[in-house]
Amino acid sequence: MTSLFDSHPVPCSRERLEEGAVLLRGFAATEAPLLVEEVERIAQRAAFRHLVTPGGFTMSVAMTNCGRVGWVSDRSGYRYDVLDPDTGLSWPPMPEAFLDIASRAAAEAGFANYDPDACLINRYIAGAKLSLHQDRDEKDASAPIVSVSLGLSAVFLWGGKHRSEPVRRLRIENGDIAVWGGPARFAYHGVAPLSDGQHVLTGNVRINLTFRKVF
Ligand code: MD3
Ligand code: FE
Repeated sequence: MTSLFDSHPVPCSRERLEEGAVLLRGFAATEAPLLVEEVERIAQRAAFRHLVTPGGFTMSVAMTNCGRVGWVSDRSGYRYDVLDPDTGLSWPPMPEAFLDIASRAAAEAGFANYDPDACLINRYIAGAKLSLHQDRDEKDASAPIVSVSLGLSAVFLWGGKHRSEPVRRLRIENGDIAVWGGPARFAYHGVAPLSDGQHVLTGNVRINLTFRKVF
């Protein structure tokens, strides 16, 4: 939050989306350049790749991971794996700056002592999208999902607990953080096809960090 003592105060606001879900606009604006640098470092060891869904479709979003486990998908299904299937190596460790921003955002949303063990990193170019889905591969459903947006803005699609419920659209920009926990944890959600654009930090892409407590 903005403080009189900050030398470069960055505006930040808190919006309650529903029970358990909070949007912190601008929360990571100051840290964004460092977070993007860390993503570039992670991608040197675990390159962005387009995963294949169990149904045989190649995802338009490119993904990589850091942390103890990473989310992967192939023809046999979705899973969390301690090894990067592309290299056979463990995933890069979660940078201190990632843990710091994720736990501070979670605390701001009412979730103390957040200790994520996985961070899925999504990279979108123009036209890339994420279809409506639920995140339910994680064992610890009491822990929230923390989502940090970097670079180009996007539109979150955000529905209810059933696919049939109406979908709300939410514009998300660089530095915005959403925390989804409690009753909101299993809401259907997705990302609308990214529009063309340029951002000073990331060029023609949007990057999203989603922190999860898997075990
Ligand atoms: C969670 N990624 O990787 S979460 C994912 O922008 C994913 O790349 C989004 O969904 C992205 O699984 C960021 C956005 C989001 C929106 C609504 C939710 C996550 C939510 C509602 C409930 C739980
Ligand atoms: Fe998701």
